[in-house]
This record gives sequence, C-alpha cells and structure tokens, in this order.
Amino acid sequence: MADVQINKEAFVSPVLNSSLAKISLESCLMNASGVHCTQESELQDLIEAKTGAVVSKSCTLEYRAGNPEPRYVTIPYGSINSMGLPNNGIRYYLDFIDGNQKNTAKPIILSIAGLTRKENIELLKTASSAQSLHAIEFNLSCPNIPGKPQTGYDFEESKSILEEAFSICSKPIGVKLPPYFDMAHFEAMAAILDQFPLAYICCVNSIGNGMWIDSAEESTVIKPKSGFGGIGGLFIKPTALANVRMFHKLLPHFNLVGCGGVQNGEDAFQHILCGASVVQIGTTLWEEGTACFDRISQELIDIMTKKGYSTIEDFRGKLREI
Ligand code: RRO
Repeated sequence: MADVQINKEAFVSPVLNSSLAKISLESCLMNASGVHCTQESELQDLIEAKTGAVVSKSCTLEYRAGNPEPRYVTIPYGSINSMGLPNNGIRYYLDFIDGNQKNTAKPIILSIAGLTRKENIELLKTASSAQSLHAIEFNLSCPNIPGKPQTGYDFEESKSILEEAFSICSKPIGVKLPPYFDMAHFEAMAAILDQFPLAYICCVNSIGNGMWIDSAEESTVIKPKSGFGGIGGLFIKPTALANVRMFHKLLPHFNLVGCGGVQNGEDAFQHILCGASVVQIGTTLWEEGTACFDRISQELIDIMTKKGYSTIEDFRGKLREI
C-alpha cells in the first residue's frame, strides 16, 4: 500500500483556550468545587494538571469537619454525597492562593458558602481584601446542610444577597446555581441575575436530596440526613445541559460554566454546544483523579479535529434546534 502523505505544515491542532471572569485560560476544563480541592496538596495537583483554572472547596469563616461518614458514595451512573461543607476555613484558601498566584498564571478561584447571610457577607468582605485573588465563586446551592435551605431556590433572598454582595465586594463574583426544573423558575432567576455584573454563572450543583438504597442491607448508603444527598455524575447530565442551555438563551451576554455529568470529551463538547465557555468536572475527577483532564482534553481535541473546529468559539452555543 502506498504511504499516505500528510501535510503536517497545513494541519493546525485545535486549542481549548477560553476565558472566565475576563481572564484568559489555556483550557476550558477545570475542577468542580468540592472535588479534589479541600487540601493544599489537592489544589497543587490541580494546578499541575491539564486544567485552565482551579476552584477551591466552598469555604466558611472557620474550619468545618463536615457531616459524619460515609458521606460520599459512588453509585451506578454517578454519585451521592452529603459532605456537609468540610473545609479548612477561608484564611487557609486565601493563604494558598496568595502563595501560589505568584508562581502560576492559572487563576485559582475561591468558592465561598456561608451558612448564614451574615457569614456570607463576612466571607465576601474578607475575600474582597485579598490581593492576589482573581475571582470568587459564590455557592448559592449547597444542598447538604441540615436545616438550611438552598439560597438559589429562594429568589427574594438570592436577589437581596447579591445586592449586598456587589455593594461590599470589589472582586469579580460568579455564582454556582442549583439545577432548576421549571420554565418559570429559569425565568425568575435569570431576571434576577441579569441585574448584576456577574463574572460568570455556573450551572449546576448536584441535584439536591436524592436517595440511593442498598437492597441487600435494606439501608441508605450515606449516613447524614437519613440518607438524602446531592446527586452528581452522568445521572444529571440532561439536567445540567438543560440548565446551561436555558441560561445561555435567557442571558446570552453572560459567561457560562457548565458542570454536571462530564465523563468524556463528548460530554464537554455538548456543554460547550449549549453555551458553556468553561466545563467543570466533579464526579469523574473523584473517580479518576487529575489524569482525567489529560484524557478528556485529548478526547475533546479529537472531536474538534474530526469536525474541523480550531477553537471552542467555533461551536460554542451553536446547538442546532430541530
Ligand atoms: O459539602 C457539601 O456537602 C456539598 C456542597 Br458545599 C455543595 O455545594 N454541593 C454538594 O453536592 N455538596
């Protein structure tokens, strides 16, 4: 058989470059807050991995041990967790960011999730004065604190806390939203978010208060909250894609971050088709470790190569509706 001649000069490999909160990123892939980002060593792994940015575990003012174990379990098609916001306190993450932002151009975003309005305001004030911090991911959607409803499902409170947040905090603020399931809720939340200069909107956090059962044991699989926990992984991809798509359609001028059900390059491709500029990876990172970024990057590049796309802007948001 004759050798096939490939004109290597003419072929330019696609790139995954993107941007978030007006910062240029070398890749559109990053971790989802909560996974592999609680300890300094884990954050360091993420900086060294094929990520475009890194986000820390949602933090409170002080260290929290979180809920009793077992609190994260891998289940068919995904995961269930009720971690209960275990974290080392805001100072720990700000010190890490301060120490590292000098050595890396990769932005490290601080995720915050106070248990009360007052705590969120204190967190925002503290973060606001942190010199080398690029952006904050304000988690409005932690589903696992007993007795605390998710802010993102309370529209009045969401609006009011964002008003206060933007009045006291000078850093770019993105929000992490819970999944919505009703058109009226998408529209109500979009109308609120549109009033603020948000750095980005991240859709979605885990689907709250799901349940998984071990039939042999006739028991719940996680201990906290009588077995109720946030569902992540492939299970939630249709909901995640729908949320990214709906917010992209309602708020096309906002930077969107897709999160939910990304196991491979094709899943990331689909999030970008829906409108995401950045794709976060949670359950798959938990399962596979930071090597998942090498694999998923390559799979996404392979899809783009086959389709003749050079950058993610060639197809971002361009989902065909039939
Ligand atoms: O720590 C948790 O239980 C947790 C948080 Br803060 C969150 O935002 N989403 C989630 O699934 N778990």
